[in-house]
This record gives sequence, structure tokens and C-alpha cells, in this order.
Amino acid sequence: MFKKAQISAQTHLYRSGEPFKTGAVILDLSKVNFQDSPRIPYFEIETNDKETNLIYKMQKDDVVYGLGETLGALNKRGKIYQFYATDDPLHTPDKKALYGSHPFMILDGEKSFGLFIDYPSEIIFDIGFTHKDYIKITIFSKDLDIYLFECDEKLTIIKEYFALTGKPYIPPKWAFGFQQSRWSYFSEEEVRYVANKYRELDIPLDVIYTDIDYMDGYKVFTINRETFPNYEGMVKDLAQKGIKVIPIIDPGVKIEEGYHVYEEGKMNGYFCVDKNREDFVAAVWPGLTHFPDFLNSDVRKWWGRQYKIFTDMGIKGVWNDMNEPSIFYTPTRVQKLFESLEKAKVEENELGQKLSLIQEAIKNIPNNREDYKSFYHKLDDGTLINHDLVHNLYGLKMTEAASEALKTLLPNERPLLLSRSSYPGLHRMASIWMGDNMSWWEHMLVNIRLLQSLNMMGFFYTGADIGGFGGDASPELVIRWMQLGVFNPFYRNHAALNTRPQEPWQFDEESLNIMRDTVRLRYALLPYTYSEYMNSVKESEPFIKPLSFVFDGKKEKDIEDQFMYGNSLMVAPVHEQNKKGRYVYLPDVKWLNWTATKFEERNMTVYKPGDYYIEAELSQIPLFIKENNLLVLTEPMNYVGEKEITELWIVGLVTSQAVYTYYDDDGLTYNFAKGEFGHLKIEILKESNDFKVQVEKEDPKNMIKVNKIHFEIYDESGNVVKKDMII
Ligand code: MIG
Repeated sequence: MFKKAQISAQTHLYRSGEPFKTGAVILDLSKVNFQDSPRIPYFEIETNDKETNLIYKMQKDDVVYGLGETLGALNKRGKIYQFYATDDPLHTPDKKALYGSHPFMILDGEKSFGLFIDYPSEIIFDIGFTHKDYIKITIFSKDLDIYLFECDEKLTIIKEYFALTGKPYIPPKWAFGFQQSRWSYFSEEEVRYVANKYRELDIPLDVIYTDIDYMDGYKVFTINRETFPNYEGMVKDLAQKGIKVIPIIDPGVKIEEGYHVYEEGKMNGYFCVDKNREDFVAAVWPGLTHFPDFLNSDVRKWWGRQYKIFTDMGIKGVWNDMNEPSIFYTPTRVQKLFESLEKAKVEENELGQKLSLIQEAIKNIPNNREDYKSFYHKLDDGTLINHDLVHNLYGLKMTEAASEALKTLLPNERPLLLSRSSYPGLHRMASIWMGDNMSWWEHMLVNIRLLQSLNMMGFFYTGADIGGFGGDASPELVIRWMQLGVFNPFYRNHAALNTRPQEPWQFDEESLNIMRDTVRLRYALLPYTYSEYMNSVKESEPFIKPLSFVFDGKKEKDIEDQFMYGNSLMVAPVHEQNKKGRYVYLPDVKWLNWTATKFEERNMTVYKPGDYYIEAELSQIPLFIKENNLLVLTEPMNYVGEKEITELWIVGLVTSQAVYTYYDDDGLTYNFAKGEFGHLKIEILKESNDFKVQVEKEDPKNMIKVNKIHFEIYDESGNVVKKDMII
């Protein structure tokens, strides 16, 4: 039943039936040679008409990584995960599914391998839940592609996965600045107020979002002219201050005569259809809507052109939401519910029981599987396919429409493109944020784990809603989360409707001051962050890594709330209430403890490997620089690009030799792919009470403006030698 083909030295494809072409894989598979293969290495296979099961017996110490956007521990053992994209705004630990579908896992044990199942509808991964020693993967189909990566090294497995599905998305450099959002800033005035407040208070800011209320009646690609009379003027004025405006876009098109998007879509047959080939109806924000059929390339082109209203205003990015697609209700389902209620004659003694039936029925109204089964896509070749069979691709295809269009609308510019729902392949063109978390301490830990598991899927540029989306946040929570946010490549404070405002100034003076220093620290790290990000994409290696991906020890496998941010810096965020510090494990080498408050305060202490309790006042973030690795800082600015980076501070603990390859480019275009980037190769050699520096510049296109470097190099006894160098 399986056919096998060799993809690379370490990767094989096992194909069953006739899989749907999802677009996840970038290689041309039309020429590969298939041979019959009754089995798949490692797994026992069980099939029947409806499903394929893969079973694997784990060893006691095997660790399972991957699965991207899922809850629970970083080591995925002990839980069931379901891939069927869903809009669930309550991320409690029992939840099996979230917005994205990422069926790629790594088994790390005596036998290590990676597995990617390219199948766009429901898959269940039971990783040692039903039986603690067994993995059972259920794919509800016989038409699927399985890629097996047979490599010993986790990082090699990931490299192979990127070779197959493509390299991660590279945002513009300003997207590494700080970003503010709220559902909603209700008017132009409010958006301008928030932007000005940032500048007045000297808190750096690069981006501000407009959530759904900028639209006229939630009609996509329209603007409410009562509340945003001069949206384009606002975009221009804020651009003068170095602040970009990014609008949200939802897929559902309001059914309203005369509304151009509706009329065009209807006329051309661009919407998904029901079984009678009528345009399918579902309710979302605007009320009743039709869903654009993003699986069709004409529809993608048409949809993509709509983004022009934004790019014409000077907008440089978009935020695609609700593309699971989320359904509040369908008229059919609600109708059925009311019919059954009308028929129900209830005896007095059954009232309670009936009430709970109704409550249950209401709970099942949104995002109902039966609704997903009741509409169809028209593929390019004219065939109809039931949505349920390709459900997990909707967000990917919507984002592909945006990404392709932006290539033309913003020629040679890197857009900031976000999507809520995703499937492998989306990581090449855009990224995702972590959806509707809550202002709970527990969700900081979720944020920390997702950073690591999403990086394994190529979603390097990701982050959670800082401060938490739903619920009210305390000042302490927002401060601690803003600190963790410094190490979320996508660093955005966002909160839901009717929740306590959580911009940095919404609390007391002390909280404000701490948050200012925190955001400034992010900007001080900019040269390091950007350089490490670009180097990781080049190397096909996660930008954020678990300790166990860098160090071999046993303990490292158990530590999930410390992570490597780039190759030099380990972050150990404080993520619990009222804590004035935390336990930190320092693996293998010596570390320079920079429990940072401010960029300006760089008194560091040398630590040997081991377990420590690290004190961290409310204003402090436990940060550690790895021995013989370097951190590159610059003076914070108000927004990325406000000033050229002319001075760098290079900090590290050097006991023998440290080499850092500093990278920079224009930060805006794709010219780096044509060689328009520069490197500074910085080498530090330890000498008895001193150190020797060598800096080599390779920068044919003059991308690097640095002319002065301040070195602050520590030795193992904690003495620091400072030197400046003009280059
Ligand atoms: O049903 O646009 O995840 O970030 O603020 C909620 C309003 C719809 C969900 C997104 C969230 C956004 C909100 N949206």
C-alpha cells in the first residue's frame, strides 16, 4: 500500500493512495522514482478503509519534540494532539487542537528520526497518553505522504525538514522592534494618541495595529470613515515618526448588495459553495458572510489585489486573522437547533436535564465539524473537493494570496505578514502569532514552550500576545511578560475587547519606568537579534533552541523554561507570580550572568556550570552569555532605523577564543539574496591578563556603518578588560 521514494541521503517519502497536493513541499516530486514498500521503518502500520495508523514503541528515555502549535510540555510525551485547525480562545491544558496544523515530530532517543505527515485534514498524535510507551498516529485517510528523516541529530532532522519545505520567512528589520495593539483602538484619534504617547514617554515603538473596528461594519477592505476619516493621513503621519500601521483582515466577506468585494466575488464564483452549488453562508463578525475559495488560484489573485487599498496608503504589512476558518454559526445549524427546541415538550422533572442538552447544543454551534463538511472548494482543474478534506490549508492559502500579491504591490520589499492559522509551508512566506492566550501566569510558560516548538517548524518569527489577550492583567504580570517579550522575535503587546488596558503607562510610574527600560533593552539587542536571525535562516537552524538542542546532558532534556536566543544568550524568564528570582540550571560551560535591568548597566558575574537560585527583582531578567560566545549591543533608539548603527558593544566571557560573525543588510529588501550584505568577523583571543582582537570587514556594498566597537571582555575570575576600537 505504500510506495517509497528517496528524497535525499537521509530522507524518504512513503506515499499511500493519491495525496492532495498541499504545497508544503518545495521539491519537484514529479520525477522521483517510487518502489513498492510494504512497510515503513520504525513503525507498525494498521489500516482500514477509513484510516491509517502508525504505531511506535518508545524507549523509556525517548523524548518527542515538535508538533508546533500545541499545548502541553515541550517533550510531547503524555498527551493527545489533534491537528484540525480551530479557533479556540481558551487555551486550557486539556485542549488538543489550536489554530495551526504542524504534523512534524522528532523522536530523540537511542534511535532518532523525524517524521512529517503531509496530509491536510484531521490527524491525531497520541504520544504515550493511551499507553505510556506507545505513539499512535491516526490519519483519517489512505491518501497521504509521509516523510521520514533518518538522522541521529535533531538539528540535522530540522535541516532536512527545511530542505523539503523551504527556509523560514524573513521579515523587515523594523519588525524586530516593539509593537502595540489592542482590540480595538476605535478611532484614528485613539491610534494617534497611543503612538504619540509612546514618543512622549520615550518608549521605543515600531508598529501599531488597527483591529477589526477600523472597518466599516466589519466589511473587509473598507474603512469606517466616521471613526477613521483620514486613515491614509494617519499612516503617513505616523510613518514620519517611524511608526508603521498594520491592519487586520478576516476572510469572511459580508453578504451585502452593492459592497464591491461581495459583488465581485459573487459574480465570478469566487466563494466556497454548498452541496447545491450555492455560495456557502456562515456568520462571522459582519454577520452572514461567504468564504473566499482560497484553494483556487484565480481567487487568490483576486483576493491579493484587494490588499492594494492598503499598500496605496503606504502600509507595509497585514495581519490575517480568523482563517481556520472560524465560524460563529451557520444559519442551517441554528435553524436546526430552534426546530428541535420548538418540538420539545418538556416534563417538569426533565427540565434540568433538557437544559444541559441545550447548553451542550449551543456550545457546539461555533466551528462545528458538520459545517466544515458542508462546503466545497473548486480546484483549478474544475473538480470540487469537500472542505473537510483540506481544512488545514485554508489559512495557508489565504496567506499565500496575500504574500504573492504583496510581491507585486510592494516590489522587492519585505512585508510584515502574519496569519493565525497555518500549515507547513506558511513559514516560508509569513509567520504566526500564538493566538488568544489569557493574562495568566500559566500562559507565560505556554509562550516559552511554543517559542521553542514553533522554531522547530520554521516559525522563527513568532510570539505571544504580550501581557495576555483575554482577561485582566496585573502590572506585575505585564512587566514580567514584557521582559519575556524581549525574547519573542515578534514582540507585540495585545489585549482583547473589554479587558484592562495594558500599554506600559496604564499602571504606576515605577511599572512604566521598568517597561521603558525593558523595551529599550530589546532595541539594544537589535544588532545581535538581527544578525543571529539572519544567520539561523542561512544555516537552517532554529533561532530559538531548547537547551537539549545545544547540550547533551540528561538534565537539559527536562528544562523547558530556559532557552537559547541565538547562539550566545540563554534566557531564563521569571514567569511566576511574586517571584524575586528563580532556579536556573547552567549547563556544561561557564556563563556570564547579566541579570539585566538596563542596557547601561552591564556589571556581570562569572558562573560555573550547575544549579543556582538567581535573584531577579521585578526590573530584572535573568540572562546568561555563554562562555566563548559574544553578545553584540548598541545604544537603544526610538525605532529601528532612526539612527544608523555606528557603535557596537561586544560583551563576553572569553577563556580561550571567541568568534562572532556579525551580519547586516538594508533590512528592507531582498537584495541580500544578491549578495548585498556585510559581515564583520570579530575574533577575540584570550591572553594572560588581556585579550587580542581582530576584526575583519567583508562589506562590498557598504551595509555596515559601524565605526567604533567597545569591547567588554571578562576572564574566568570575573575581571573585565575594556577596550575601544575604531574600524
Ligand atoms: O473573534 O479581531 O486572535 O488577536 O484581536 C476574535 C479581534 C477575533 C481574534 C484574534 C485577536 C483579535 C480578535 N480576533
